[in-house]
Amino acid sequence: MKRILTIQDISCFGKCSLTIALPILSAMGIETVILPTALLSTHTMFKGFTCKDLSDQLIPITDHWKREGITFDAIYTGYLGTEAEIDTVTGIINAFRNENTIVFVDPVMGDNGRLYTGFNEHYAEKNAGLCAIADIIDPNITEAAFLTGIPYREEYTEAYARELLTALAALGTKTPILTGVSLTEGKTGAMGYDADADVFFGYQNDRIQASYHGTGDIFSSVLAGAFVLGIERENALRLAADFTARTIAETMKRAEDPRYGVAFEAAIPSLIHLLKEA
Ligand code: PXL
Repeated sequence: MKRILTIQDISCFGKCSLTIALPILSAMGIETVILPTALLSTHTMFKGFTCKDLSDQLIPITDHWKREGITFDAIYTGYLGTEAEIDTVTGIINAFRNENTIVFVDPVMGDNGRLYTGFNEHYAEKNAGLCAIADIIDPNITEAAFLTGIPYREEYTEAYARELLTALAALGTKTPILTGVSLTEGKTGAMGYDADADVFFGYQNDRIQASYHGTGDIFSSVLAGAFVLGIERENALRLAADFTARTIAETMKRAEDPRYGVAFEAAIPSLIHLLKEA
């Protein structure tokens, strides 16, 4: 069985980060080791959330793993609350990676042209340093704009997506993947770039007009899992995009507060089905 380490916060309520990555990667048949960076009452879209920084635990925990000889096929990082945490996580990646480890970084920091609460441009610069050492990154357009300094655009063409991807590759990563790319009316999906081969690739499916917190974490978890399982990149994009769309469709049936998150649990049987086809 493949073993992945995922490093992100635990938000107790409001499904995101580890409360999405752990069940999804486990459902994909991957042993999922967690390194929680912080403990929050909810994610940061709620007012008045509590946050206990667990940064001082990261090195003692991973030092223990080293002493036990524990290794990982992949390391997947998501939301990291502070610049100091990015430094610590960079050290952990360097300590555990070998030539076969897949390092997958989702540089979670914003959406819709704006950074999330608690982040600024200096943080984005720091995050670009983490992206530089990753094999695969999957920012949305907002995050890609902050990482590269290219202005964010609400309306764009494929040329803009290619410009962002080329600039992301210039940071140092070999396979940037841009999420939430809508190239035609009524469609949305993802576009990637293989910097070594100088080849772009992508997948578009039908756009569902709804926006829920946590869909980025669902997409990333499935995509990271698909790469760990050795699924070919176009199929990996399709799997992540199609499953994310199904989770959104399930959520729409339920009419809950969009901050509560996506009803991905109801779609897990279809993830296993889609995985068999991928
Ligand atoms: O879904 C990304 C995410 C993860 N973790 C926390 C967040 C967010 C986005 O806002 O606040 C704590």
